[in-house]
Amino acid sequence: MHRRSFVLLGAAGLGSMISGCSDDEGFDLKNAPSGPIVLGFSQVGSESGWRLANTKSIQKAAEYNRIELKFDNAEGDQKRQIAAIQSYIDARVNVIAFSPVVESGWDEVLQRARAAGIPVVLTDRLIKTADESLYVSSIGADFVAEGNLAAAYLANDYSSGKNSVKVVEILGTPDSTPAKQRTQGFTETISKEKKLTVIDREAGNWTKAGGETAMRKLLRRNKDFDAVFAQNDEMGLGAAAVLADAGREPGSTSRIVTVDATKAGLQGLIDGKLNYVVECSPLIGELLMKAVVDLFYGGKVLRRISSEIVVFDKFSAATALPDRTY
Ligand code: GYE
Repeated sequence: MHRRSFVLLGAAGLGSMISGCSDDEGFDLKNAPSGPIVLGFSQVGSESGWRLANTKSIQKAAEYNRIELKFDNAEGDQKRQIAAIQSYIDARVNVIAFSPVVESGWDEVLQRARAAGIPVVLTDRLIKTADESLYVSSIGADFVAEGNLAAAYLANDYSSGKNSVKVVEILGTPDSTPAKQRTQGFTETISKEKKLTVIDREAGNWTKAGGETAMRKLLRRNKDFDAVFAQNDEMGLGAAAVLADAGREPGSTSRIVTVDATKAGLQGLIDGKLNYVVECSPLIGELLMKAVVDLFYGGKVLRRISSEIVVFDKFSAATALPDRTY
C-alpha cells in the first residue's frame, strides 16, 4: 500500500508567550549585550547521525546569526554537561542552552544560572524539575507523537491478516526524554487499537552497536515475535543486521519501524531493511538562535517551540534522499 508522507505540524503556535522575562518569572534579563550575544551550549554527545546533524545545525546557525558560541560535547556524560554549564556561568555568558542527556539532576546548576541572571533554553530534550522557571523555553520535537505514529503505521501494516502482533522495543538512553516519551506514545496508541502488544524491551543507547546487542538479547529471550520498534535509525539498522543473520528477513518476516529519518534510515527503507521511519528533525539551530535573539531584543519567546514530524516509507524515502542534508 503506497503511503504518502504524513505531516503533523508541531504545536509551535501554542504554549505561553514569554516576552523577555521579568522578576516574577525568575529572570530579570539585562538589556541586549553591547557586543555579540554569547551563548554557552552543552551537547549530549556524538552517539548518532541525528546528533551530529544537530550539532552542525547549532554551530551553523550561531555563525549565521553572529552569535558567539561556546560549545562543549559531553560525550554522554551528565557530569561533564553540568561542569560545562557551570563554566558558562563562571564566564558570565549571556544565555545558556543544552540538550540534557537525561531528565533528572539539573536543579542545582540551573539554580546557579538563575542566581547569576543567565536565562537557560532547553533544546531537543527536557528536564524533570519541580521548578519550571529554571528554563525560559524548550525547543524540540513531540516525542509522544512520534511514538503514536510509529505504532499507527506498524498496526496499519498488519491491517489484513494477523489479529495479534507481538512487538519488541529497543530503547534509547534510559531516563532520556525521547526514550520515555516515544515509549509513552507507542504504548498509548497500541492500547487503543488492540492489535500490537509489546512483549519485551531492551536499551540500545542510540547506537548501531547498542541496537545489535539489544536485538541479540531480545532474540535469546523471545523466540516468537513479529516486529521491532527501534527508537532511532542506528538501533533499527543494528537490529536489522542481527535479524538477517538469524534468518528472520528484516522488513518482511520481521517488520521494523524507527525514528529520526537520517540518510542511513531512509536508505534502510529503500533497501527494504526498515518499513517506516518517523522523522524527528535535528535541524533546530535556527529555532534556537531566533529564541536567543528574541530573548534580548524584546521578541516574544514561546515557552515551547516544536519541530515538525513526517513519516517516511520506501517510496517517499526515495524522493527525499537526494536532497537530504543529514
Ligand atoms: O532520536 C537519537 C539521538 O534526542 C531526539 O538522540 C534525540 C535522540 C535521537 O541520539 O538519534
